[in-house]
Amino acid sequence: MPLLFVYGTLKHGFPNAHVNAGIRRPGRFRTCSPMPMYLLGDGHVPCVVHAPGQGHQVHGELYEVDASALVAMDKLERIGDDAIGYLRLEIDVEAVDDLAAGALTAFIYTKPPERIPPDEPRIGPLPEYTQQHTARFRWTGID
Ligand code: PCA
Repeated sequence: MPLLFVYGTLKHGFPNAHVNAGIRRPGRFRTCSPMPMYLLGDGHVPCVVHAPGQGHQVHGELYEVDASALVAMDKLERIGDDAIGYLRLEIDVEAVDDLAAGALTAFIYTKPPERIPPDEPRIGPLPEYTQQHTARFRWTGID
């Protein structure tokens, strides 16, 4: 089954966890490459920008996902909306407590740099999205 790496509001205990019907692989995971994660806009929406090599290795959780689980999360993240949506790309991740196990390939929701308005307020880059961050999360979407 495909793997999905989540780092933001789709994590266990975070505001969009109810949309994540994947089966969790235990443990903490992180991206093999540094990738810049920001809190964007007045809603403090977490977003990894697809600019590998910048920022930090981003920490998150790993889920096995079937097609229907992906459909639901793709809708939340507006996959296919070329103006403001995320892209779902494949990256390499590693288990923080078992680095010897090597890299796994997983999907991640990310945005290309050109999809983020230059004047949008941003905080970061951050290595991990925490409960303190999510306390300031506001859903600014329309659905
Ligand atoms: N949801 C996705 C991407 C950013 C967000 O809040 C996630 O948790 O990985």
